[in-house]
Amino acid sequence: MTSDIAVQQPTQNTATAQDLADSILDTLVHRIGKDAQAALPHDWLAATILTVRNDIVERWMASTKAAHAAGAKRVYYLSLEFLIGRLLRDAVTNLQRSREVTRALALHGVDLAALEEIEPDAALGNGGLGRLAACFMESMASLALPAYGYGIRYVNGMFRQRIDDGWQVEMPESWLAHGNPWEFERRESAYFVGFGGEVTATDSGQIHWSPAEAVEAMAVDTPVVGWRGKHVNTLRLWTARAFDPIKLDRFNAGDFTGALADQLRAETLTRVLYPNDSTAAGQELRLRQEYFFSSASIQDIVRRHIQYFGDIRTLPDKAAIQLNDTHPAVSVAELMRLLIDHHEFAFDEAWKITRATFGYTNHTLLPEALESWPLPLFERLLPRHMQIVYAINARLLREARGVDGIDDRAIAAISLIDEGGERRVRMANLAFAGSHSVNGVAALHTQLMKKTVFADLHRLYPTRINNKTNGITPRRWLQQCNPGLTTLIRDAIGDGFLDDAEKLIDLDVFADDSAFRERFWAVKRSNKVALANHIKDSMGLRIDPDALFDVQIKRIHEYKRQLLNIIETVALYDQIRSHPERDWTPRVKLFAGKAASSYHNAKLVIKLANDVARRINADPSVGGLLKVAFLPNYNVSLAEKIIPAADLSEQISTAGLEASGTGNMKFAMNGALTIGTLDGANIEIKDRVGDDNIFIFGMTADEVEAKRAAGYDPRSVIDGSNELRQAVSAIASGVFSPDDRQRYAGLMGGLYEGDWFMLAADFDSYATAQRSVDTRWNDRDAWVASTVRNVARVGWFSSDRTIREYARDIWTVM
Ligand code: B1H
Repeated sequence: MTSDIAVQQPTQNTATAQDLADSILDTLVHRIGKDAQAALPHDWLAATILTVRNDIVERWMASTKAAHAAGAKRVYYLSLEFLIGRLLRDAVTNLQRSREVTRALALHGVDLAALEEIEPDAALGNGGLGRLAACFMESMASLALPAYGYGIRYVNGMFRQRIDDGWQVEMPESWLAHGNPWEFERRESAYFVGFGGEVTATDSGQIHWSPAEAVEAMAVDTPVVGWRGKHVNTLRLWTARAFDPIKLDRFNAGDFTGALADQLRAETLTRVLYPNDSTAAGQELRLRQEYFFSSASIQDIVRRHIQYFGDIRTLPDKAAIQLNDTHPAVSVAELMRLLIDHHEFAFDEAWKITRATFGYTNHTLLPEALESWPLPLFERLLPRHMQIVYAINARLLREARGVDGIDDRAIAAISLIDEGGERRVRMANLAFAGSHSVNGVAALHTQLMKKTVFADLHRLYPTRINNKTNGITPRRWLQQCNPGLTTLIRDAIGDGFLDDAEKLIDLDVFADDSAFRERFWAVKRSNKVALANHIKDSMGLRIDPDALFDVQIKRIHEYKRQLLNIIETVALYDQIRSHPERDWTPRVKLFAGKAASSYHNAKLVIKLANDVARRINADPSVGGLLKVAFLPNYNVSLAEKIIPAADLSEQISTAGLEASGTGNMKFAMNGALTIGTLDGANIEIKDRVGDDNIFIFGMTADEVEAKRAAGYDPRSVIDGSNELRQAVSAIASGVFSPDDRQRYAGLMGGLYEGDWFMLAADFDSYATAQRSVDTRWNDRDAWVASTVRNVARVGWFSSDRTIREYARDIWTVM
């Protein structure tokens, strides 16, 4: 992919390519300490980043000064995950300097695109939740909204996935191996974060917490450049240090390990990202990470507010803190602690300030993902916060008891403490109670929040829950990853869509223009050739760029139903072999995604995809008609290669379980048609692209619920569907695992015995939808017209629109 995309605008940059080439060389020599002859690709990368960064820093300081001068309210986005990926192409395109940087490097015989490819992915997140935080950071900068992202600078981000003989193997990921030229250490911005110890009260009632341990949180800042480089915000990530890096007395006594123990303990805190997605990580270290980054962030926010505005009482007027799921929810108790213990507020006033400051975004209703901490653990680690949680709870329940229709069952559901069995602190209830706004991430999800998990809290505070449908940044997910399509769109409708993605609607009429459709098809084909080459180079598999590229890339999770797709692939394989005379549509089935390391069934699904691929790809009887590939190590950069090349986007979760999805939006914006259930944002995508331009199948969320309530019997469903039964029994009997015929017996048995995700119930409808995909594909004009309509109609899913809604309704900053 060339980075020299045709979206250049005149900029205020007057530096010529030669000047820039000189700067890069100067940086290489004086900052990296190498000359052009000795420099390795990573040296050129670092020199280029440092040079581009100079331009960013000036804009950054200007943005900060302007916000300060205006006395502007700031947005603080607290997230344990920021899945930002690579930054060089993002920064250079947003600065509109692609052509200039390309030319400058060419003067040194260096290829910018090649440098971009060796930049490591900053994978400080698991999946959709972390990527959403990264898209939001980019949109907030593009909208010139003064904002800070707060998170953890994990030394090891999301693990690197290797596929060994079809099995997932997790390898540590070290994105910092060559250093990180984007970041700035802020040694002066450091905070004390305590754990454990005891709480005492003076005679006058003054509370004092003496922690038994403490670490220091140090800020590391990365600038986030908005579109056209007009505004730059800060991503502030915390790293942990010991106060006393070495205990010299111990060292001198020969106890070298003991001398360094504190430093090791501190470093462990910010060492690794928990590789969960839609599952809560229950370990003590995770709670420590959550408190560590929450405490440092809240202290930093309070310090800045007092420095700029003097009076902490005005905090809600000048700061909006958004909690990205419950991972930072302990921040509610931390702000209360600072207000009460350090600023001497009475509880009620502190509570008013706190609630007016926080907003909470919920991302999942899956019970296994709802965080709750065993009360003894919470109390041992955070004794003062435990007291505050009790105090909040007392007030909350007092308020609830006065409300009509709230009975003892409802009181138990509203309580911050789960009393059923081992007592636990419910973080979602804490976040809900401590926020003035609680939002879901797609319309259906928000509706289900009101009906299920938060039904009783919703009765108590009926105006608090609101919806903010997710979005994606069109800079990364259209302009940067698909320069060919961007140029084509620009030639057709001008470049207004680069600033306002909803202007993509002007493309709608081009669906009926056959010459345009041909050019559109040519762009897609060239993206497919590029992906086919990548697959050949990286895994030695040849795929036909003229086949339909059918893609499911996302975390591997049972509710996302990769298994449904694989079983349908096996059924299709059977059909092709039984009826070779039929006019089959050539398909390439592409899968990619990581499974949580302890998630047995998800890892087995990866192995199954690989086993099925091996068998089908080696079978000459299906020849060019069907190929299957599982692409290893799915990450942001791989998504940027796959999505522009996709024809069909698989969004097939059990209805009611995928809160929103954001991959669905990226595919549609790049001209893939969706095959999907009425789940999450798929519903809103359907509403915008129209029923004729999407393939919807399966039960609705209401139907899923009704079927569960009525008693679902998967066995009779499986036995009633020939295709499904045969595919399941082939897999169960070891047709795809001749080396271990029992390998999938349990996985398939699980479908007969429970099929919690109702794959069997949706199978026939899914297979039928796949055959209508074939039919549409074979009517080339109709297919391309539909894909053009998808691109034209999904501009609303820009994260700029989402952020405007947060800014207007929750943060009141626009
Ligand atoms: C989403 C998570 C998640 N929902 C727990 N929940 C985690 C839960 O480490 N943990 O403990 C990590 C992540 N992630 C996703 O958020 C939803 O499944 C998607 O549907 C949604 O699009 C995305 C962004 O809102």
